Amino acid sequence: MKIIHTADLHLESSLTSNLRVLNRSSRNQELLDNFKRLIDYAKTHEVDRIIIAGDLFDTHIIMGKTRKFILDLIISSPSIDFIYITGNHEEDSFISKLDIIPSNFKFFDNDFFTIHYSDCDITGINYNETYNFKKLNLDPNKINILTIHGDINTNIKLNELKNKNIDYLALGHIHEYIKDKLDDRGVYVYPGCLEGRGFDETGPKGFSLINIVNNKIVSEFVPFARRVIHDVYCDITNCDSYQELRALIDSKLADVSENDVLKLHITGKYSINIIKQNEALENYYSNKYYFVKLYDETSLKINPKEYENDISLKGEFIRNVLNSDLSEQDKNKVIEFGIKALLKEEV
Ligand SMILES: [Mn+2]
Repeated sequence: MKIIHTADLHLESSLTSNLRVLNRSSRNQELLDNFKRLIDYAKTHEVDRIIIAGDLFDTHIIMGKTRKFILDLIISSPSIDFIYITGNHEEDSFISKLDIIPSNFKFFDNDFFTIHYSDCDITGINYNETYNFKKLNLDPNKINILTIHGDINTNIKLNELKNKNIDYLALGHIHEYIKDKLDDRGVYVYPGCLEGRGFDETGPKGFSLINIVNNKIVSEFVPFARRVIHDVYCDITNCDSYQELRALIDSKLADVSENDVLKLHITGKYSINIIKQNEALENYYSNKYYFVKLYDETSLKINPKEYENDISLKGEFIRNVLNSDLSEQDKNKVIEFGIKALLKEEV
């Protein structure tokens, strides 16, 4: 028996600020398509159930066409049970608006409720700010999956869930994959979000795939995001030319797919010989990848001694700036702009 454990799809979310410059409607459509891709995966891999551990939607007001899109997918996948609890972002705004409830769509309310399958019991409860785990009573002779939405540092006290016969605690809320031991019997798992929505959601995203064989439960992370958001740091201290800088960045991006989103940080102290062309650099990589944002965190590497006896206009200019009352940061900026201006003069 295979079960997908996913959470935090946040459909219809307003994308976080940096990604808002992307085509928002097409990105939202991509998030919807992910749900369809997930079902396609389930069909090809003979997955029997999909647990959605809250925050399927990002909002209390769901557009009719989104609701229909999800409902139609559930109806057209009768071999899969969809087991859904609400998260803190959505309340019951999906279920309460449905005209029909498909028989393969299972949902919960504000008390613990158990669905009995031949191979395991799946217990769930909708999102609460506080949970009363004293009410939780699981059959010790069954494999038990419990699904709840919340934060293990605030409203879900893991200590209160120990020795409760849980084999797999299917959580939702934290957007990062986490799997750890709960007690001698069970594990707790956050699958993370299915796809990063903003620059704070970097790294591989996907779901947890549960497998129950011979009365044993195992699980593994399956990367699934269509676009991974990468945080890449390039220290350009040892680059002596713009070409070297480009080659260095290229080598750092060797494993990045063209479908991905990049947060490209250039760091370190750069040589005065490199005239950084940040705009050109950002444009160049934006053409290669889905979306790129460049963060210039460098400072100028300058040795005043080298210019002590330099009689050129550049030497004179640098000496003047270095001897001025400007802050170190301002000196660097003035020198950078000055050098650029001087070079343009030469051309
Ligand atoms: Mn949440």
